Amino acid sequence: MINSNGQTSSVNTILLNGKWSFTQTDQNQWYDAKVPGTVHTDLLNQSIIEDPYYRLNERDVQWIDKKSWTYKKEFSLEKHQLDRDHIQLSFLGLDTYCTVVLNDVELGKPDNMFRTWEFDVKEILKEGNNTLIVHFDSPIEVGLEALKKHGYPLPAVNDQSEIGEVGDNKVSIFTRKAGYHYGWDWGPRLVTSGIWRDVELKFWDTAKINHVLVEQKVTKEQATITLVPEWSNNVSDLKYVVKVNGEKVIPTTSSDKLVEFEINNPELWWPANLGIPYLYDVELEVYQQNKLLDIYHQKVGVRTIKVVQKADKEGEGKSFYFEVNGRPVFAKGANYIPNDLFLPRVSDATYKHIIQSALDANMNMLRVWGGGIYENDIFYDLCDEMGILVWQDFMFACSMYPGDQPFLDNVKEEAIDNVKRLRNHASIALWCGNNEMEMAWAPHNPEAGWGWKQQYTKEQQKEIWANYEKIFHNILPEVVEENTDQQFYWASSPTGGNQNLATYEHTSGDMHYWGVWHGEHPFSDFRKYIGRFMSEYGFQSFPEFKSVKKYTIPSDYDIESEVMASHQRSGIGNLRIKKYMQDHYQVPTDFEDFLYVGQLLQAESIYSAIQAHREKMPFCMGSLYWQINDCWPVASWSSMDYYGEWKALQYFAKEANKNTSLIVNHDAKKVELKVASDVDINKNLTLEVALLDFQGNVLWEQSKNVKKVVSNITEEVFTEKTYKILGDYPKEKVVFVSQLKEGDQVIDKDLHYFVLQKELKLPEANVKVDFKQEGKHLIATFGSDQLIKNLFFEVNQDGVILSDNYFDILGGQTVKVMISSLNGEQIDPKNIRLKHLQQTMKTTIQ
Ligand code: BMA
Repeated sequence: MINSNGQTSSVNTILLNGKWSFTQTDQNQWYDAKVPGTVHTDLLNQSIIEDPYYRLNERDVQWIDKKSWTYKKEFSLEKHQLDRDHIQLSFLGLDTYCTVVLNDVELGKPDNMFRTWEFDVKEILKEGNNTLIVHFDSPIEVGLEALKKHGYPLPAVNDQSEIGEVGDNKVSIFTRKAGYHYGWDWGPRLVTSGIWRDVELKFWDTAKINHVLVEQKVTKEQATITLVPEWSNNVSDLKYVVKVNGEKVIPTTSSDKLVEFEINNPELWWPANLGIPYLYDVELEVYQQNKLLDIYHQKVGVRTIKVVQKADKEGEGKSFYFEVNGRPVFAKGANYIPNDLFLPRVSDATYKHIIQSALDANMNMLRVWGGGIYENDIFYDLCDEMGILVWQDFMFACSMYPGDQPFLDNVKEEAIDNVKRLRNHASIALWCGNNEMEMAWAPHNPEAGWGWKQQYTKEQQKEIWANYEKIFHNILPEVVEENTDQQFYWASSPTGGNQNLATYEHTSGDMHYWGVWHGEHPFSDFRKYIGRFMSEYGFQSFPEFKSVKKYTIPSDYDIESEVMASHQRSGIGNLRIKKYMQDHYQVPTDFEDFLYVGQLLQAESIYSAIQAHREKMPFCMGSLYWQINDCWPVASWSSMDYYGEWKALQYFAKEANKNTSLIVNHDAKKVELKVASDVDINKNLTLEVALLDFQGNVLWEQSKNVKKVVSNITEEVFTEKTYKILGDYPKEKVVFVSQLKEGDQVIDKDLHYFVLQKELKLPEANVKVDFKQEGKHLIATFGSDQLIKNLFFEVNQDGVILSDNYFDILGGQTVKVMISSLNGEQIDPKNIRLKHLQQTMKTTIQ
């Protein structure tokens, strides 16, 4: 490593990535492989299999996980490298059961995809050619053995063992490997093997820094930062040099164990839209007798993050909110899953696109959900930079796990590895033990839960729950406590409230609300069932037609076709979409129209949920919908599809998550307007409300002053009797438009309709479009003399970013949209196709 003065430390690293070779272990037929990689992508690159995401190809590749695979690399070293005091071989990710052999010496048998595996290899390496071999055992075969040994099965509701051709043998829980590889209700079953992260060879003399714990004490005037390094070998007589943003600072304390320094009047790190997520560049150089031993770099966000649970009067419950730098923060965001089954092929650009999209949709939190992976460093780097808080699950979801000692020891090591790797990120806000396991098992309520415990004898029940407690009430909280600067641990999501699905009563803890969707509740129930922190709720949609075309052929264009059904992994998915669509929309018969209306349905549902949650501030202080992204092309709850296209929901979320947002509700008696805001506004604002017909004529209007807006308490700003606004105008032919303004600047604008979409008497209309090139951007101006409902424009070019889409245009008005390309390409207006809701309806007004 090189410091900012260009000095080199004693530690250097070479990567053993890139070209390897691989064979099915029992065949000895070697092909080129790519590391980091997976066996599936290596077979794909060799044209031995076809793209598993295309049509039904997933079914043809199920044999792969029953086989063993061997990977090999030859590399050469020189004498001066071997002369170093220490040489370590380290694998940052091995998926999963394998034997590592270097120059015919067996180094070990890794058995956990989430851990880092390090081996001392100085005595084994030699000058000239060296051979490194990793033999992977079939995770399914090893899992089947483990299941047999365990004696009885454990719940693993998303493990698609039948698709994997192993009957009802659910083996995912025995292996410390991403749960979603075995299938999920939005994912295929593709159980990978491979060297999925970097392979490093590290050389050093004396000692190297393994980890550093960064601790902070923060006041307004001062931040005291303590760096506590952890060394590979015992060292003493150390001298530290600390640089902050490239400038040397004088430590206030320095010993072999730690170094402490101060930053006066620190620039704080703030979540998105509440301030700047400022990061200090901290460099630590460690010397021993003037020899530079090692250098450590860390971007440090100076901030405090607390989870506040205070008893309050609301239903005798407890608050649950994040407080950053002493300020309560309403968490706006989504749940996040891995971006692919084949993790090593996810590019930095994809990470950037997803997290930038979260920021662009005015989010400030993502939940890294427990059925996936502890994400790559780049994920957290981007969250740090963009001010996106991270709710970090440990990797356990929707199952019950064994509790034998080797399994528990393995889990502990995994937790330590990942906590140490991620703890210094400014964005890490909370560590959570697991996803939905406590609610599914419901240990304290015989009636509640998912019917799991009833399948076991009393003895087995006791054993399963005792194993749960060992992991989630002992091991994981202890690891967090011992290895972090007092970061917050939460045992399960959801927990802390009444987790009974039958009642959905929540006055404390976090809440997953699936009444809408799983429970078939109407959308209006989003306003009824609200907890202190909504960490999950969701509604499905299909990808847009342009995306569907990438994994299907025209004969598949029917949501019930075999191919489309195989890219819909929720058993109730199509049923629910159709049922809710019938309730709200005129259901189109045309496939492409159906996909489009389905996206509107999803967007409308989640938009209303986000608004309902913000309306309930400060009782409710968080709203994370399920889920922002996809891992393959599929019908799912995501707001962005596998190809990175924003669904209608992502645009609607952007609107609903604005820092200051109007919330309009009506019933037969009154129309009510509230303002939800994350920031205080101490200025005179104007609220303009009007009733318009679909040609844009103003039928009724009013305006009033709003003196101030107070953050985190949603307040009513306007109410009027419904009949006074509507008069005799037919409610299927009018729209209620409200605008909150500061001078001429519109803070928020809302269009509200008095009937369901299917009941609207929408006029037949033509959209006029005018394109103007502005540098690399294309500016489109859309207009019409009649109301256009949900204008969707599909741009048939990859990597296109739109400033808005799926919006309404009021009669006689225009809307400007900026269209840009992620790859800096020109956008060709010829590639744009338009669609709006009235085109999909049988009944429009001529
Ligand atoms: C949530 C998640 C996932 C699942 C989703 C949709 O509860 O935790 O397990 O994919 O529901 O059913």
